[in-house]
Amino acid sequence: MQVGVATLFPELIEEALEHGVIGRARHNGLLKLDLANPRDWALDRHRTVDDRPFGGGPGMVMTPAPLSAAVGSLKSSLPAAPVFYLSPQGQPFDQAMARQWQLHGSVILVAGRYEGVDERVINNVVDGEVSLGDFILSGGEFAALAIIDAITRLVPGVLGDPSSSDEDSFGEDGLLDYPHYTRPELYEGQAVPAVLRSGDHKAIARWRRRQALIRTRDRRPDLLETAILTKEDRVFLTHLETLDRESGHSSKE
Ligand code: 9D3
Repeated sequence: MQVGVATLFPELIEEALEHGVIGRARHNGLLKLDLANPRDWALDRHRTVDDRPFGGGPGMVMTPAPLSAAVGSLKSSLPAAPVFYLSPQGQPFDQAMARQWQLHGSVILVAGRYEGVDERVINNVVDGEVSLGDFILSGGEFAALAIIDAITRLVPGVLGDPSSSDEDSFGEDGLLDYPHYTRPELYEGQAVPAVLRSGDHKAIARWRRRQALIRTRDRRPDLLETAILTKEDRVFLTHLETLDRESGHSSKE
C-alpha cells in the first residue's frame, strides 16, 4: 500500500505511524509513506503557506500554489493514486472506502490547516472530499492517520492472523462486536458469563452472536438495515421485539 500525504506537519504523520501493527507494516514494506510539506514549495522569504480570506471573516486559508505543488509532487511519485481532501464537508469515511482504497493500492490524502484550503486547489487537483464525522478537528492530520490505519490493516500480511481483520465489527457481517473477557474470572464483583467457561463451543458462538445482535439493535439500529443476517438471527431479533412489547420497553431506551 502506498499513501501520500500533503501536510504542514509531516513529522506528526511520520512519528504516529512508527508504532504497533502499522509500524511493523512499514518496516516490512507493506506500507510506503510519501510526505510532502507545502512549506517546501513556498518560495517567498517567509515561506508563507496561508493568507487572509477574500470576503473577510476569521482565520486564515491555505494559499493555493504551495499546496498544489506539494500534491503535484506526490502525484508524480504515485501517478495512479486518487487524491482526497480531508474536510468536514466531505463524504463520511467508512469501511467500504477503506477496502476500495486498499484494493486500489495507492491514495493521496490532503490534510488542511487553518480554516481550510483555497477552493481552486480542490477544483484542480482533488478527486474527492472525505470527512471522519460530525465533530471539529484542528486540521486533517489526525483524520489522515485514522484513515491510513484503517486501510493498512486490510493489506494482506499486516495482521498476524489473516482471518482476524474480517471478523471485526463492520468486517464481514456489519454487526457490532460481542463483549470480551479475560482473566480474572471475578473482577470487582463482576463474574465472567458462565457460558464462556463452559467449553461448549457451539453455545459460546451462539451467545456471542446474540450479544452482537442485541448491542447492534440497542446502539446502532441503522447497521441492522445492511447487516448480513441469517434466518436464525432474524428469528432472534423478532423474539427480542416480542419480549420488549411484553415488558413495555421501547426501542429508544
Ligand atoms: C466553522 C468554522 N471552522 C471551525 C472552527 C470550520 C472548520 C475548519 C477547519 C472545522 C474544522 C476544520 C479542520 N478539520 C479538518 O481538517 C478535518 C475534519 C474535521 O474537522 N472533522 C471531521 N473530519 C475531518 S477531516 C478533516
